[in-house]
Amino acid sequence: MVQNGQITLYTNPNSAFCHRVEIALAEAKADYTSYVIDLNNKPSWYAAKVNPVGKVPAITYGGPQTAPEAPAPESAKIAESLVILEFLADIFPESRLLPADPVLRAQARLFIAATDRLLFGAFIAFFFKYTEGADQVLLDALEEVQRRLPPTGFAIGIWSNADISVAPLLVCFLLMLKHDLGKYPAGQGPKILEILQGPRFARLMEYIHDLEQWPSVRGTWNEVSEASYQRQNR
Ligand SMILES: N[C@@H](CCC(=O)N[C@@H](CS)C(=O)NCC(=O)O)C(=O)O
Repeated sequence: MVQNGQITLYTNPNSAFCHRVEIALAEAKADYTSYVIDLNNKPSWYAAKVNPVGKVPAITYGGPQTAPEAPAPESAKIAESLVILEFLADIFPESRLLPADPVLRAQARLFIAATDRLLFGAFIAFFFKYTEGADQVLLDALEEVQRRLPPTGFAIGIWSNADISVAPLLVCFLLMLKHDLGKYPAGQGPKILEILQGPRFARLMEYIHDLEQWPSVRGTWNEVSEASYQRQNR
């Protein structure tokens, strides 16, 4: 695939939003420089020169290759993981990020629009806050994702950005439940996992298994370091 400009990714290994972009870059076989932003001690140049809201992920695209700490003024600065996924699909049209068929493209975008906030909301409610009714919020969100899946294969049948948008949170959900990590009472993680492993969620679990096995997801996901990070930070 031809790449017309340099790409620098500002990332953090424990961010599901960054994980999306790392999967997409791997999928596109992009040549890029990666720079980790310490979210507990963000360098002042980051908001000033890359992303004014200070969040990761962000990329710079084009312009001369410079040190990540001194991005070239002429490079484009692009933030928001889902915007970056669209951008990468545009500059790598031959990658498997978005299919050429406009109907399939629309279906991928629809899947993303329907699941993005839903899954993130469930993540916060169940794992971070454990607010009242959080079990139900999580199970309902996962059921809605499952309802949108075709009988086999990926979100729109073939692999696309739709799968990249949900993969990081879905694989992280399973990891946290398995290791009983989160703000919920001890033992609740394995209990929910048992429900997910039952017949009600058979299609979703098959889908998550397919995501875990997909090379660009496998190559960008480190279960051991993620589990240890989540253990220390909960
Ligand atoms: N909607 C954004 C969310 C990005 C986001 O919230 N990133 C977090 C890390 S997971 C962050 O940078 N937090 C640091 C901060 O808010 O200062 C996206 O999709 O990229």
